[in-house]
Amino acid sequence: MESLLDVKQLTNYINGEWEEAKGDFAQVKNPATGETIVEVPLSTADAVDQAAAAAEIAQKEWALVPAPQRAEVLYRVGTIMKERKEKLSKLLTMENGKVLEEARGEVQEGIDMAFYMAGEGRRLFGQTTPAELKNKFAMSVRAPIGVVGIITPWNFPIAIATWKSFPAIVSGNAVIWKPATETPIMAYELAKIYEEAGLPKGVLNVVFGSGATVGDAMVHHDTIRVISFTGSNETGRNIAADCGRQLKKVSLEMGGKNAVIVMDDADLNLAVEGILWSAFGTSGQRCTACSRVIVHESVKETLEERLLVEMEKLTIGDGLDAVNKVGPIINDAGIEKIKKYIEIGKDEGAKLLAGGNQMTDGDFAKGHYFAPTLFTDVTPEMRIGQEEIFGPVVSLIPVKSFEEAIEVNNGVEYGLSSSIFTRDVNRVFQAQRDLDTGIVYVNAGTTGAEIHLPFGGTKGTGNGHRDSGVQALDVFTEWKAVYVDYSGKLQRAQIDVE
Ligand code: UN1
Repeated sequence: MESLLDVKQLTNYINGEWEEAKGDFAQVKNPATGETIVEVPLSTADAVDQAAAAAEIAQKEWALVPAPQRAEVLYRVGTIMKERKEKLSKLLTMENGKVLEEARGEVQEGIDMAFYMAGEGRRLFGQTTPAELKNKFAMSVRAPIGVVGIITPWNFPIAIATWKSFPAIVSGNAVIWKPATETPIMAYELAKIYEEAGLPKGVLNVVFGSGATVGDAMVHHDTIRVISFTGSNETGRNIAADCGRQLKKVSLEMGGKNAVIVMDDADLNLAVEGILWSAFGTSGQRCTACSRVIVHESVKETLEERLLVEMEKLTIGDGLDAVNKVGPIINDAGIEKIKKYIEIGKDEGAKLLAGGNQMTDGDFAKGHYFAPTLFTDVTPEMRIGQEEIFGPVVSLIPVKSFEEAIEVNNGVEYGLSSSIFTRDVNRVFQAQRDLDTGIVYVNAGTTGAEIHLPFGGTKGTGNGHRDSGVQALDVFTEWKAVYVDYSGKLQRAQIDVE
């Protein structure tokens, strides 16, 4: 496995150069085995200054490259990612823990984004519109913003980086990227791919380090005009407050408390499959993971029974072994948070039907594993029904009606993803209207967003922006209105109208 990675110590990538190793480093451990796989620099604010200076110069040139040519780089990035899919997926499993099948899915999401955003190089549409006055032309165009900062999480270390860096780069910006220190290998590999694809130096810069130091320096750096962040609600709020004071554009994608609604007429086998996949896939460590099941009381017992049968079959362990369907939790802090919520759930009077424990027997002791967990008889206001746990823990909340199901779904602070299993077409359309989340699924679980649609959520999940889809371009471009008067005389808008 070690040969997959050609370095033992990572270094920052600034102005097209891999820096000399210096300063402090942290060890990056495989969450499945506890083995150290690489060391990552804990950079200081100086590195952000250097990256910003390089990016500022590079961006001016890059913005003048025609967008279809900028897109050519992304086509090459996508092609290299495709060629390297297996290697990238294995490295992703090693640093993040998600099982290989899911790692392949994540890398594919990045490949899809490359080709989709490369296509935008020939679109980046603005509008032409009629002007009020004769012999006058009016249009709107997208302009790049300048240097943008992206801060990405450990749970989707390559996909989310592509959601943010591809639209930023095709739009003519330069990027400073701070990846999560838990999962820096994907950043190293993607930066190398950009380099091989011929991205001019300084257009993409990677600065490794903590949020408190590097992230904070980025948020406060005058040169960086946009921050695009995916991570915790608490950090996102602080970033938004800091950016607000500086009038800096900020796009946030934060937590979720996503629910699957199972109605009385649902295909229960399908619902069980959807719940299992979206609750226990990635060990529940997705923003989109299902952590509540809102079930009609008439099918509650059957659903519980079937879920328990299928949960028994889940194979847990190192994601590199194809036998395993559920991998480890990212680290000790992740385990401790989940444990805390198990205790909270028990204290609140929820009934624990399965799991609830860290797994420490045999080889499990080397990594960080938590048993897939099912609570039932959860009431909507309990903390386990309200707060994001980010682990393989599902709370079943019984309800009496469709209306109550919608109300419970919407009665949380977050609004990322929701799902309903029903065969009633009227309920389907009412649900897509009334569920107050940014993503709605019908007869599927809460995960699996496709890259050409807007990704993000309402309420505490975000601040109105979207990752991916054509909407991502709005984060990384400024709208410019352009008027061309070809009348040869001064025409005054709103005044010289006949
Ligand atoms: C995340 O968990 O932050 O929809 C991203 C999904 C994936 C992306 C998840 N396509 O589950």
